[in-house]
Amino acid sequence: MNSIKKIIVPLVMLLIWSFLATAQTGYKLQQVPLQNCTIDDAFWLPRLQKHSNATIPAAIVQLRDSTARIQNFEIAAGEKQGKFKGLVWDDSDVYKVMEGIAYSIMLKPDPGLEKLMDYWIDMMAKAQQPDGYLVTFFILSKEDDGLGKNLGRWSDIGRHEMYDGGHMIEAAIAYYKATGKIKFLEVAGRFADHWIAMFGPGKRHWAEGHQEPELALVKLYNVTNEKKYLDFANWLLEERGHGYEFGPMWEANPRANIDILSDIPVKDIVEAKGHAVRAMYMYSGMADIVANTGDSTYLKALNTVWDDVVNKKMYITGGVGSMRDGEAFGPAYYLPNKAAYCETCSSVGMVLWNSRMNLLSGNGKYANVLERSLYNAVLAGQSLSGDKFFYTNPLEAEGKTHRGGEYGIACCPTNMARFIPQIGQYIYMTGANELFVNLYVGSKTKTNIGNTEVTVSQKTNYPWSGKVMLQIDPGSPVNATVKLRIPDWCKKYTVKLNGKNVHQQSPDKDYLSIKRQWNKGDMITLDLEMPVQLVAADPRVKDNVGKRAIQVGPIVYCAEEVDNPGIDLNNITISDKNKFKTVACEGVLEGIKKLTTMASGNNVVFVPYFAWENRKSGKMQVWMNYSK
Ligand code: FUB
Ligand code: ZN
Repeated sequence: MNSIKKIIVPLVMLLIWSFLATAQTGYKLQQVPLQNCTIDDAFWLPRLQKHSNATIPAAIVQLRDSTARIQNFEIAAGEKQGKFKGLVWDDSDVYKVMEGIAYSIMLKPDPGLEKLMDYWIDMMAKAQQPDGYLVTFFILSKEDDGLGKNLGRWSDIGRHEMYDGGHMIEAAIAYYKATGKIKFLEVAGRFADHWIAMFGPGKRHWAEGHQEPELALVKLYNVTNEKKYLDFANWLLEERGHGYEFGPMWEANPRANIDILSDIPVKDIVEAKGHAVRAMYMYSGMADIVANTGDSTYLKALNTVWDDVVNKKMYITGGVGSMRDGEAFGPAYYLPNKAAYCETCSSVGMVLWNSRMNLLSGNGKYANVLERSLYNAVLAGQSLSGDKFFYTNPLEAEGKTHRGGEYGIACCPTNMARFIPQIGQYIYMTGANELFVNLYVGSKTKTNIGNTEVTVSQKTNYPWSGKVMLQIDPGSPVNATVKLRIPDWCKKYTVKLNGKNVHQQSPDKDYLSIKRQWNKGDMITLDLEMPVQLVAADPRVKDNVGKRAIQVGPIVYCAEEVDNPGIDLNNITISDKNKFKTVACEGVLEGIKKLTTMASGNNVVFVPYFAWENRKSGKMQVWMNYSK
């Protein structure tokens, strides 16, 4: 019996995985499923290891032991006695960590973590109300939580009820994909069905105060093929901008409609305003709707707002949302360095949104922005040790900005917990007869081009070197176009195929296309030149007039006090004549490359921005004085 089980279970898993591997997302192009990609890269592998050895264990302690986030579910399930503790959106942190654990299990099975997940899921199933409702705050708390009068469930669009549920849906889908188990997915489906029973055409209005359920519902549609979820996602987006908002929390904020991005109908959006995380999730959800319905009005709005974000409201680190007030986008070119808010979640959101725009269009400009946000603003959000997090990411600091490990308003730590293990799915995209190489990451990936299975192996020391070797191994010869992303920071590069130079075959400046019949063992060598670049900001950014930032490949550098003791960074001037030496770091920064140069009579050291504040706290500066 046991031996039959041993054969049947993996077979069923294989069938589920191969189904999921081909499951449609509506997009013209597809990501390669995470489980098909093995990362063995000197840059990313340690981060994945830190994710499972440090980020997830620390998150479990926070959710279960240091805060009441898990306890709230246990009480709501009737397994423990007590009162709700925490904030209304605390359930979402549990789901975000669960999503991260699911991906972690997908990459490396872990029976202990799976057991814990199953226990938590049991609690959730028990806590779920007969009508499908599941937000512990409203199941347990009848009291004011300090955020305004609590009038009960669905009384206030500002209480994050669907936001919580959206994260539940995403976690449940990830766990289903990782294990094939459906209990969590059923719980999430019941909550989504409850929304649909309560709200929608001919029922109640609901302009959700924090976007997230929209993109989650499209995922649920893609997994279940139940069109009601797609329709409801679309309906939720359409609810915005018509004055349907209500509730004490929402009313407490005179600017609420702008903050939650409900001041105008979403199809009319032309500029980025309001809360940056909400914006990123909303634009991602809109892109999902475009992919699944072909809605051209949404696409037009997305293209317009993308130009506004990227050309006028994005830091060199790829961070967005410059204003602390409202955690919001500021006016065009308002990008202060010290005061930069740049919430880690909005940088994660930039990856989510730009990836979707890239999948919709095949346009490399989105992957360029994705790379910028990923290697700078996103990675800075987490310590190299994997268990400390920045909520905000300024580009200049006085020594008072520190990463914390506590989960007060968690939000960003749990976003990192779910984001990092997903890195493998951003490396490639596939089309009918196309393979897009978006990120350069040492890895082995199995995918399909047309009906042919292809293994793609990358070897590289990116981002410290621009040399990449890509071996293409199709099961049988296949006619296809391989598109190598030529990053926007790269001015000179060479590409060889089986040792012979290849030149661009299309006018596309962001992807170099090689169209041919691919055979087993075909080898592409890409060499992206990575000189030290002194980058100027748009002259309309006040803070950066007369300044330059240092960038090598995709990595933005900064100067930290710990490397430059006694040097006033404000008095350092760099110029085009500066010669930079690249030096391998030691200790905590091992594996990272720093730069040194003589400037204003001092030997000045620069480290990657993502690596700052991992040693002694102190001053930090990205933009340096500059003279030709
Ligand atoms: O409201 C939930 C989360 O908390 C938001 O996404 C973050 O910006 C923070 O405000
Ligand atoms: Zn956050």
